Amino acid sequence: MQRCTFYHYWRSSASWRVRWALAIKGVEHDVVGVDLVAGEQSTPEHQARNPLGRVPALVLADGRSLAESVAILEWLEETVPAPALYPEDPWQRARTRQLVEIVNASVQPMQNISMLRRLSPEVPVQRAWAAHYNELGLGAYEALLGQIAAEGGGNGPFSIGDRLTAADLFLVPQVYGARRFQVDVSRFPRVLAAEAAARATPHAEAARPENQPGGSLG
Ligand SMILES: N[C@@H](CCC(=O)N[C@@H](CS)C(=O)NCC(=O)O)C(=O)O
Repeated sequence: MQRCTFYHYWRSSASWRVRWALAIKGVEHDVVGVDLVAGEQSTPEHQARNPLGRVPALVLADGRSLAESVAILEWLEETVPAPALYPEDPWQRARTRQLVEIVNASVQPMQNISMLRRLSPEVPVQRAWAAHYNELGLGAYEALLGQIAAEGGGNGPFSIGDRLTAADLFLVPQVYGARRFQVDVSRFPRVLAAEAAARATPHAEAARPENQPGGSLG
């Protein structure tokens, strides 16, 4: 695979998913920060990488650029198949995608910086809104993990059975986000078990926001 450039923001959960997948798959890449607080995502340079003006974006050596973390992960999976991030079994793949979309479609968009600013200029209003959708989404994720176990899809410790999948790469950053919004995540024991298992895998810690240049837990 050709060398690529990864555009990200250190605390962006969508960037985190891709940063982690690039490391797992051993894809050689350069890293460029896009400062969301300073508004760099809205520059013409960045909009040429992603017309929606968001991170992450992956730019290939030949100049083509790809945005949307789900599209990037699936492209990585198809071009660098090992180690696999999607199960071989079609039903388990579908379950993986269902878990991915709970986070990607129903939780993260509701806490995105531009959405929160449009919702209200008041930070407490923004935080309550984001917390609500994190609770809702993680509650659904928890329930689905129970269904997956009941239908024989493996009893953890990961989201899907005994292997790290794309679902975990979406879950871990979302649990981090939920904690930031002071959601009581102890209500979601299956989620926490999957998070712990995923965090114990190689590359997990290096991908975390606090381990990026410019990152801190402050
Ligand atoms: N569905 C997109 C979400 C991308 C996204 O919302 N990124 C956020 C950071 S996590 C962003 O760039 N926000 C900047 C803004 O809203 O202006 C993906 O998975 O890549």
